[in-house]
Amino acid sequence: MTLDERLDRLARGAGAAREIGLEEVAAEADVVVRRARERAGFPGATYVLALAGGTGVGKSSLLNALAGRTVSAVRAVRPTTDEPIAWVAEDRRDELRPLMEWLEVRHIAGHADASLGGVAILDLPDVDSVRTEHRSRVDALLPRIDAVAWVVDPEKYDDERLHAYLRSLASHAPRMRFVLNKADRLSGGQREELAADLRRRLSAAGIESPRVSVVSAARGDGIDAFRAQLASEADAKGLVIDKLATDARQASLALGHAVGVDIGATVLPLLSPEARASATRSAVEGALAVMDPPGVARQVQAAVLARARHTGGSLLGRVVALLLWMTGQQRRSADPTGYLRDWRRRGSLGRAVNPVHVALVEASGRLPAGSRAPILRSMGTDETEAAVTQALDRVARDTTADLRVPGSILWPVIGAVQLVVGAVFAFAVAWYVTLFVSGGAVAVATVELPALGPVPLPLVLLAGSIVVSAILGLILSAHAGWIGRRLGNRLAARVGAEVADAVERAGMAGLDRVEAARRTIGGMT
Ligand SMILES: Nc1nc2c(ncn2[C@@H]2O[C@H](COP(=O)(O)OP(=O)(O)OP(=O)(O)O)[C@@H](O)[C@H]2O)c(=O)[nH]1
Ligand SMILES: [Mg+2]
Repeated sequence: MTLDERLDRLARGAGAAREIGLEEVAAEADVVVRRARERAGFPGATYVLALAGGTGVGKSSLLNALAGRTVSAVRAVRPTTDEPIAWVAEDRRDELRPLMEWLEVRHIAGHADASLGGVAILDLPDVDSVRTEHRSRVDALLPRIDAVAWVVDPEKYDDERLHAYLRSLASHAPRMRFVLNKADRLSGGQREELAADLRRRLSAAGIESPRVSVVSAARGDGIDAFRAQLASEADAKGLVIDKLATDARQASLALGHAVGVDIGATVLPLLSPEARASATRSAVEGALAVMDPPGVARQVQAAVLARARHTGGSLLGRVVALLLWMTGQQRRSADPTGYLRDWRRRGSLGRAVNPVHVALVEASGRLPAGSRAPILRSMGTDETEAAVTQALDRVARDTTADLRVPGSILWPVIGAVQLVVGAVFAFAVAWYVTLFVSGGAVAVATVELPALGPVPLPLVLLAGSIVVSAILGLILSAHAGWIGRRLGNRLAARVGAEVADAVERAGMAGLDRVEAARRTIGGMT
């Protein structure tokens, strides 16, 4: 993959991280992208090597020794070097000027050493003096530098600050060198010993097979060998590209870490499809408990019955209907529209919304602690309740529109039959009254019934009219119940579809954005 492609991917990864609330790590990645594009845009094949280290270790002296003249002042007062000084091949000075301006290096000295044409050497201020601005200056400059020679002396080779730097820069180890200066103060054995100890410590800091030079800037020992090593870096451009690619890679890893994915590996979802489906199911159940389709079905049944009684009711049924209407009972128990409209009174939406919240919180639990809060915020969990509320209002409205309590052509027929039955009943009652008044003087016809034998006709008419009326009442009631249940089922199906849709759209949309961002970041490689 070319550097450009790598940087484009990193920029996309940073955009994805920003969209899910990870502003800080996204901004850091953007800085890397911008810095790398700027660095790669400078012409020429020269890499920048900085001499870095604590005050007084001999960075300036080392540069002077390489130059064979005083390029950077060396004094007894500490710290000495306040501003970075560049030492570049004279014939590349003009070409390097924009790069030096970018590095904010104002002092440039030239040399005619052809073997060091491919490297611009910077003498930096110290990283450990009382002058804190030196440190911040170096901190700001180091990320823009292509390679570093860390200079230590027998006193400071073990400096903790240096090692802290090294640990953070371990990924750049291939572009780091180490110079143990002031070797003139050491015996041959001590040199070996210190150099070996330094190597050991560097390995411990994560720098495999470190390149260590032992020199004396004052006496010139090891300087030619060090110069030869610098000159042997054949591919300056390659070194720069490698450095920038490493920066990009590190920034990708940081993005990956922030969203809990390994770059290049398969990205496992934060919420399994099963857990997601189960959260949606629970949300629907919670919404159904509030919407109460069986309750609505009962209301519909009562309303249908009330209406049916007007046209198809028995005498008794009509009396009951009148009583219910007068006591207001009908308005309470046979008012499906009102019952639907007032769904909010039947409980909070917590039961519908909480399962979604719980699932999202559980999903975010798979993220590193530092990213949880901003990512959860970006998921917009608060929108779920509003979306479910809207969905239920819509369902209530649509269902109300369906609620025209249906009439049936059967009802007038049943009504007519009921009237006839009522008349038969009244006739039978009158007959009995007549019998009673006549004191048994009127002969009564009998009907031969199986198993019962002869039964008086008025009794047959009386009982028959009651039974037929009751059967007709039952048929009406069953019909009304069927209508109520059909509407209740339709309502339940609507609640199921609409709430599941609201949960997917509002509740899970944020999670989907997060998952998409994680896939983008995980695919950066
Ligand atoms: N004995 C000995 N002294 C050295 C050597 N190199 C440098 N010095 C002395 O160490 C002191 C510091 O040298 P500098 O080159 O100014 O050190 P520096 O790392 O540039 O220091 P700052 O600019 O303050 O960060 C000076 O007094 C040098 O003379 C060396 O190889 N041997
Ligand atoms: Mg100096």
